[in-house]
Amino acid sequence: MSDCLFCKIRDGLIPAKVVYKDDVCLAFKDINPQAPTHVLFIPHKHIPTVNDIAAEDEATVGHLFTAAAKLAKELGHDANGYRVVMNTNGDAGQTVFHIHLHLLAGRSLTWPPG
Ligand code: DGP
Repeated sequence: MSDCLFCKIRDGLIPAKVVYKDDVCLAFKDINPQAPTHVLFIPHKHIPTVNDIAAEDEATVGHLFTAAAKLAKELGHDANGYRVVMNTNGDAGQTVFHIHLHLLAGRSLTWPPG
């Protein structure tokens, strides 16, 4: 059995507030939200980090962005704006090693991030 937290959420072994699901990805609310809207989009396929994205995964990773943009629009964040970000390894603060696209919205977001 996989020891990956997000694989367990994908498989329904750990509960999460799922907001979107299709054949390629699953989206659920972050347990420690950093903005009024903070949703994580994960591929069903286990890919540990951005470094591990293969050419064959390009459509899957692109799909995370289109799914996030669709949800952002449905939630009314498209006009005011939002951030999508994927942290990679230690310096970026990645803590779960199954790639996930953060969708952050609902407040003014500062740049650069800390
Ligand atoms: P990152 O630092 O990019 O690896 O972000 C991991 C995110 O995952 C972090 O914002 C908190 C979130 N997270 C960690 N454990 C859980 C969990 O069990 N459930 C949910 N919904 N989110 C989690």
